[in-house]
Amino acid sequence: MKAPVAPLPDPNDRDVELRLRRMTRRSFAAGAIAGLAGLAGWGWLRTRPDAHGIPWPLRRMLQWNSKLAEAYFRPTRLARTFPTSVARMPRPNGGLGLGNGIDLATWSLRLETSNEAKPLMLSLDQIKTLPEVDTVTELKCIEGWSDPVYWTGVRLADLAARYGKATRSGKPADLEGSPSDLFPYVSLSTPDMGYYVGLDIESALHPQTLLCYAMNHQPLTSEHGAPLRLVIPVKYGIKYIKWIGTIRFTDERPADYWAERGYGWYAGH
Ligand SMILES: Nc1nc2c(c(=O)[nH]1)N[C@H]1C(S)=C(S)[C@@H](COP(=O)(O)O)O[C@H]1N2
Ligand SMILES: [Mo]
Repeated sequence: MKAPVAPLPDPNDRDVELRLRRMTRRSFAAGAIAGLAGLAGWGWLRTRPDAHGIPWPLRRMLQWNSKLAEAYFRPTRLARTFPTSVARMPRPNGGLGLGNGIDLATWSLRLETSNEAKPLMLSLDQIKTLPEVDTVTELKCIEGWSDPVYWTGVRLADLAARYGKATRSGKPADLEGSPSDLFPYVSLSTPDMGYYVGLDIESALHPQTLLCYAMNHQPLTSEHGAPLRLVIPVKYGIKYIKWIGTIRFTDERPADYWAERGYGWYAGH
């Protein structure tokens, strides 16, 4: 009889497992609970049954935090901006969805709604004809670090408006005037579907939500999500999807990679 051969771990699985552990250890929620409960409490916490590596009290805490953010979200409330001088490069974090790499020469963005059969395919040059926005906002990772970054890109709201995609009628989005005309959600995914995020329409159309092609005055590198990544300062870094392949305005609440692994779907702060 042959000795059983252990299967090689999928690099993605390993990446996910390592990051779940870091998130669990370093999240502010872990710190808060450990601080309140003391070391004995931490021991208790660590032995709680978990979902995908996250003990349930931590999930609860993150979900509660996200609920709060959801309750006080206003389309006009802006995330803090910073002077250019403090902008710095975050370390590349998270490689899910890069697949076999993205061919920049043939890449195009697939833009669609759940109402129509035919998607629109847009080149980066077409996207760049929208008004360019530069801003310094903070990338906040749920693992407990944050960096102010100088971002360059276009507003997701401007893209939606140009192509009439956020509404059923194709008219400009009007959050207050005709909310029922809006698709309530946006789904974004990598070309290989290895990473995907779901957004509520209010956060997606927020004026600081950008599709970025440059960071700190440099064209986006592959590890930071070239050719196009999302920047959404009202949310945590898990929603800043890199290597965007498809953007879909939709009626159904989209699947979300980290929500499926125990994090709050909303992920606001
Ligand atoms: N496609 C994809 N996008 C992603 C991730 C990922 O694993 N895959 N990780 C996210 C997380 S958790 C963070 S904190 C940021 C990090 O962005 P950076 O690599 O530019 O620092 O990317 C986000 N976008
Ligand atoms: Mo993150």
